[in-house]
Amino acid sequence: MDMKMEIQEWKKRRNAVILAHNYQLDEVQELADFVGDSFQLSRLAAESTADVIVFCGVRFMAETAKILAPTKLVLLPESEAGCPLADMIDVEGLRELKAAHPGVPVVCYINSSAAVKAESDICCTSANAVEVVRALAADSYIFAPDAHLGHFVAQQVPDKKAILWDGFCVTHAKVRAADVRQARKMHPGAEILVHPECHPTVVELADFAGSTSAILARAAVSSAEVVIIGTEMGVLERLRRQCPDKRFYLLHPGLVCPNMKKTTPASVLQALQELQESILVEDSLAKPARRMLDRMLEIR
Ligand code: CIZ
Repeated sequence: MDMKMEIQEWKKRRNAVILAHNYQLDEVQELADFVGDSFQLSRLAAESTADVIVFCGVRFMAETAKILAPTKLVLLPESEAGCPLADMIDVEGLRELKAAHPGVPVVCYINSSAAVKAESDICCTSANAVEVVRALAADSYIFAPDAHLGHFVAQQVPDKKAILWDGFCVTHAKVRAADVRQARKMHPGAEILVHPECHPTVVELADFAGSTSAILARAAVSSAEVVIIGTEMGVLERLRRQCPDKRFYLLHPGLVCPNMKKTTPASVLQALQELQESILVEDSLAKPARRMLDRMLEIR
């Protein structure tokens, strides 16, 4: 039997749903029930009626799904799929920063561990970070762990003071302002769409900055024939299928997240067969982390 069919059979047998992040390999996106960003996938996990959620993404995403759907079995097919950005912050460091700014709320990017979420007041994703910060009652806030996204948000919400944790996405940080200038020279008239995890100098020179879902939506309505993408290459194939009349290029050849590329159809099949790795989040973390996720979901 071919692997795709085998996965479908096991999916039925397990009453499972397969969620895949926009950065996953094309062949993994193809076999998923839903493909999206972490915000969309978190919501789907929370609302799903399946018994098993196979999360094709990285650890913090599967952990978030488990927190939102605690009665379900949440499987991460590749145990080693982590996130260097999420690893750039730990609970002790965040506690020290909070102690230096007593009473200041912590807005924590979804790219963080359950333990760091549990220490924070409200979650955000790149799709809703600006709305989350705007909705804060406080006039200052700690933003962790992505300083590039934090800088982007601070520019959109100038009436609040941002205290930024100094983390960054190692993949998006590869793009330099010079890459944008070079792309403009090579493709005059092209539209350049970047992720706010890119360095602020890159965001400043681009035509648009937004989450992967915002980039997908913007590319679909762009009047440019050539669109240049400054985010992980997983969105490219989808864009090419979605808009066959346009040409898409990657702003930098290094926009490939090695962790996101670990999951393969074979590892999805194995996860369904062996029910591994089943994600567990201890109650003492899951409860406060759930509260900060719920606060985000109430906003948007
Ligand atoms: O929010 C996400 O899923 C990430 C990590 C990026 C994006 O913009 O989709």
